[in-house]
Amino acid sequence: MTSPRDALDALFTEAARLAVDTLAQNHDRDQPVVRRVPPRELIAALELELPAEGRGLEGVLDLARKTLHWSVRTGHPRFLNQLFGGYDPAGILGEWVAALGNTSMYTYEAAPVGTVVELALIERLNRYVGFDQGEGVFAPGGSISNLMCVLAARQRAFPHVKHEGLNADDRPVMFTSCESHYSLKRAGMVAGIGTGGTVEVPVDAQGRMRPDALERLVVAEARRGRTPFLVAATAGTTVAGAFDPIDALADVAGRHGLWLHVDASYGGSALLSVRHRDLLAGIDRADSVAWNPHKMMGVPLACSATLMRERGTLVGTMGMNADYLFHEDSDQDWDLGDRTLQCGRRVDALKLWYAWQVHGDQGYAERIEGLFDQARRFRALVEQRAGFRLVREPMGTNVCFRYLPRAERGATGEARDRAEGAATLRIRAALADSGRFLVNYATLDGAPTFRLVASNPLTGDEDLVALLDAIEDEA
Ligand code: ABU
Repeated sequence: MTSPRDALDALFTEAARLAVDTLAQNHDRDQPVVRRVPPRELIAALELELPAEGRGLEGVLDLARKTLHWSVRTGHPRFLNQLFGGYDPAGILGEWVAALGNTSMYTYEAAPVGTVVELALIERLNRYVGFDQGEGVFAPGGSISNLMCVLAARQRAFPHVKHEGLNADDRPVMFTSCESHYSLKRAGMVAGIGTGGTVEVPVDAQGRMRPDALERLVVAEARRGRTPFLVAATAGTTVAGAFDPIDALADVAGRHGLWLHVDASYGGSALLSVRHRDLLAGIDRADSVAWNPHKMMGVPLACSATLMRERGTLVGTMGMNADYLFHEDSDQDWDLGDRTLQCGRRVDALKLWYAWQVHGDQGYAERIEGLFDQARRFRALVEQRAGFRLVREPMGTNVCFRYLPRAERGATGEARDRAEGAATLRIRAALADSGRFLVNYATLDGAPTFRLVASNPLTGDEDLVALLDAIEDEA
């Protein structure tokens, strides 16, 4: 009979081999980025039925192999589809260790290491933001961080809300750019102000929120009898990668006594680079910030910091003081559970801690600068090629572009937009079906547009050139 130790050894020795093989494949460009199959085919291939009687550990490695075979290779240099990409071995180890420890982040007692690591990392991130007396907590993603910040803003503007809820005459209204992430509007909906309580502010030609338009809208809403309480700026919009002018927006927020939140989920990591941190000038004037190390910093998903300028804000907003969990006679001051929307919470800090130890500030600065350079080089390639054009002047690591097939080169104006838009949809689907590239699209300035995200340091010029070649070939 196999001892428990031998059984574990057999499983995890083989699992470690699988991890090495899987990660090493990210260096092999002949591997497909994705094996696209319709959901029904995938369901059949995975044999999803659950057995009445357990099969034991026997088949579980095969399941893991199958899972990875059919998964998108987000570490592949030609995965250019989302705001994250690449892989970080130390970060992955952090995920494993978190699973091995299998605890929950609500109390110091249950998660002593996670607690002190999280606090140290929050302090470090706050230092980059410029929150000297700040606080924070990790959340399961940028959307939840944004939600927590909207709730904190609502709590400050309407202090009765925690106990009484909103009153009919509160009429809260918040402001964000028309190109900000949908989670902000959803946060408003969850916060009880309705999607109609979010006013979308127009943007300039690069996709940045216009401070003049913001001020006009704030004044107009106040005249209508609504109560402006929050401006949510974005550092790194999802599609165009635009950075709102935070300093100018902070001026407007300051003049009207509004909470300033910066959704820096995507672009916050630019703070790590001396070359690029000016894109976020003024972020130290914000009241709250969302920042996702799982994006540009390459830490495994999810790792999202929710940062507050003022200590005590989180407990003031979220705290429920459940005495069966947060005991008076314990290290209660160190318990993070009353600072979040969650009760059970994963130890997301470990992977960032390990990765930061490996890369250091310097390594991260180089990574971020490398990604910005990658986007700049791709922008130049787009400009140089006949038939390609930029739809927006990139500010960060997104490049939005379209291609006009040779046969339609005479088209101008709306006809050209239509032809480019149709080509975008057709070509990106063909590329994904072929497994060679995964690159996303969004409707921007009236038509579907390719959105390339520079997120993986492994992506080289050969990949960028190959993408443009492939688009021409598919067209
Ligand atoms: N949280 C926004 C991510 C969307 C994207 O990767 O395109």
